[in-house]
Amino acid sequence: MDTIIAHRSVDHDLPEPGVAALQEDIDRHLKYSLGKDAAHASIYDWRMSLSLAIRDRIVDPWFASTRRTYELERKRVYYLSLEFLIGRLLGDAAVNLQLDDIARDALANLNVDYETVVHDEPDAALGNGGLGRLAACYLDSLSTLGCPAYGYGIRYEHGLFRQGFEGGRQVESAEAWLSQRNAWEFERPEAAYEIGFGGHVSKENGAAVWHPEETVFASGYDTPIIGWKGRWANTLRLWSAKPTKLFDLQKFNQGDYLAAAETEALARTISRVLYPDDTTGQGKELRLKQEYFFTAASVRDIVRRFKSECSDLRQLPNRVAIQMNDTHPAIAGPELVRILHDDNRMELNEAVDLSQACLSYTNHTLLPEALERWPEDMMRRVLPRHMDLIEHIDARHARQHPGRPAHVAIIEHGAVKMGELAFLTSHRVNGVSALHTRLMKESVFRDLHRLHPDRIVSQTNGVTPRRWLWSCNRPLSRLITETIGEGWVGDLERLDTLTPHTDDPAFLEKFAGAKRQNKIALSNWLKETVGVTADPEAMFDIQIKRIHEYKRQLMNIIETIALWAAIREDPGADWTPRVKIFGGKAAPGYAVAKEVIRLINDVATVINSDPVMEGRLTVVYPPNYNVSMAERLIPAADLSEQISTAGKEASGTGNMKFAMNGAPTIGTLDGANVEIRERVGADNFFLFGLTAEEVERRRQDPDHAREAIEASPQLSRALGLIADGTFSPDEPQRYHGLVDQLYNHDYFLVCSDFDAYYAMQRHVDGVFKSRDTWFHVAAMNTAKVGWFSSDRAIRGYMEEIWEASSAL
Ligand code: F58
Repeated sequence: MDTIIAHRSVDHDLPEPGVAALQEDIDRHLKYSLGKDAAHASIYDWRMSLSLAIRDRIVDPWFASTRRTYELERKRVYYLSLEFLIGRLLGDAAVNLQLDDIARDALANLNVDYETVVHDEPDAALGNGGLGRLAACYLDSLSTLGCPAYGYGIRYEHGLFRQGFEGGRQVESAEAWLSQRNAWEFERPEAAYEIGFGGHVSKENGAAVWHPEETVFASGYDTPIIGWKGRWANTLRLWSAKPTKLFDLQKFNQGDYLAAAETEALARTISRVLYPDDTTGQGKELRLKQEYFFTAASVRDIVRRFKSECSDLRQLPNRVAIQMNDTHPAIAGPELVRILHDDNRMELNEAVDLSQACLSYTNHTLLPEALERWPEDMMRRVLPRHMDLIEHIDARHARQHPGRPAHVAIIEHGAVKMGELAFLTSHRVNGVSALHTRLMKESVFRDLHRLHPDRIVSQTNGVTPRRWLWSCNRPLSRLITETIGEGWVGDLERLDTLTPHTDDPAFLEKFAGAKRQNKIALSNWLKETVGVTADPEAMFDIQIKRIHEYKRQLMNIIETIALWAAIREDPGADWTPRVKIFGGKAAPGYAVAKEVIRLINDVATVINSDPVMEGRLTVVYPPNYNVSMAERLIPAADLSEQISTAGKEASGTGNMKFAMNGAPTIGTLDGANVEIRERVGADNFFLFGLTAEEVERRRQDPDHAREAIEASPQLSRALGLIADGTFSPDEPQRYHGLVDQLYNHDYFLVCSDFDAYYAMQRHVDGVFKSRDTWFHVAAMNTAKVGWFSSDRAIRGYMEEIWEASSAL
């Protein structure tokens, strides 16, 4: 029995009706859904009971939204994404329904602590990083804006791996969020589609018929997504793979138990794991099958829903907008054409045009190694009919554009290029920041852009202020409401009215107070979880994101080493105390990223045990960074590290979250940093480094790294310390490879940007010392970044891409 005693007492004599009703429902669910008596209920039982009681309150608005969409005959948006990095849902649902205070009181009456219950929920980590988290923010905004929409994805049994550190090294273990009941989903056994793979294509009465060799069922699970203030709810439908043939009884009876279960096991592997690779489009057949599996199920569901309302398939683009989140669902084009042409006998070119009018594609990366390409023979083996249709689409495009350069072809040198496929089957293609969109037009899609100059548009990313400000940062949210009134959470550009207050010392004092409160909370959590003391008076300097060479965590840790050396040389100088916080996972197969992780941990060990530091410099790297950890770290940040090599980070979204929470950026002119700086003002952004154009030029110099190292005493010294085994005394040569690579192949220009970075960090030290200036800068960041709400981004998609409107 682990009943938790509430931290605060409740002094209502008579509970408010909302509280009483919720309390009753929690009790009822505890008894009848969980089969537990309050005296024996665990935190899990309370969490389930509260979640079910809250879910009950979502169902009516959910039904009402669906009914209204049918009544108004509205166009629906379908967001197809292989990843939804949702995090926890209980706190979010409670906040959106404005039930969080009521739930807190109801649980307190039952002697249970609300925060403990909320933190008991495992993260739904069905994504790797920014791309998946963006999808989750967009679901929140689609519901908030009352845009009729469905998210479609895969119900992975295992989300992103759990990260641990052993001897500083990343070790991965399986994550199992579904080992507990998922309170939010509704199983939909009636929404099941048979999805085929392999086999052959025959001609019957002039029409192509695909005879798949292997089939699985895609079975739907629905999670309602309630928007801000509970005015609208959409559906996230995740597909789970089930066997079409349950069990081979004959084989079983012959004693061949493994073979008997083979078909079942094969089917289940499709929705078993999220690919943890954010570096390369994995050349794995399973990955292609996952992509086709969820895309085909979604497209079938979309056409079925359309047909339930309208019999004229030519009306499809008026009712259906399908967004492909990167190229993972790019098979949607050929699949829709197949359904329209093969199954519904529409003329082929009409089917191609119609599906193009429904589809659009968001590109999230320019890194060539991350652009998906499938071997043509594998594609033909797994999806023979789709391969025919891709050839048709490609050949038709070649006919329409006789002079097109060879490399814009979808199929080239035995590979199917999914970027080109997505581009040619979409009516709109968008980049995720202004810079990224410009570079897309100039690089990966240069020739396609020339042929189709109206197709590429820009939609700068956004983040939901509900999760990323209102609920994760209560002290600051309260101050904002106290200062500018209510209404800003659903209309974030109102934050701009904070601007005049950023010169008011009394306001800035309160702003500093809110930050301090968050820093104390984080400091306590760090002490409890990793045993490191982080002084809340010090500057909390945070870099959290996937570990990737282009994101340059390596540059950050080298700067940390250089600073450490400088402090040791002159401990009496007036140093600004800093806590450097890192968070993030490396793809399990990404060796260099894993070395960087180990280096950060090794450096932390040495610096944190150096008595000379005495709180002047601390390095912390809590393992297993995820959405919930981000919710703790971001509100407590003083400084946001956005230091990627210019031209490589498509947008970034963490940069927006930090700025919103009053942490100015130290950063390069990359991704959405550019637009953040334009909005907060150059004085309130710590800019350094080469521009995207300068990066390209600098790379032409074969000696760029060596020259930069030789010109920089700080950098040479720091690299020397890494190379001489200062941080790996038991294995001095441990980082020789890493240092060597910097000297000889510093593709991401860590060395060339280092001095500017180091100098800007020292400037930041100076500004931090002047409290008034610092908090003015911090508050200006909060005041000026309302535009980065995902509500603005979704409005942009609705107008410019989907031609969809709100049903509110
Ligand atoms: C990210 N991409 C971008 N990809 O790197 C980031 O700049 C941007 O803000 C964000 O998308 C949202 O637009 C990203 O997260 C992945 O994780 C893929 C997972 C599957 C394999 C290829 C990378």
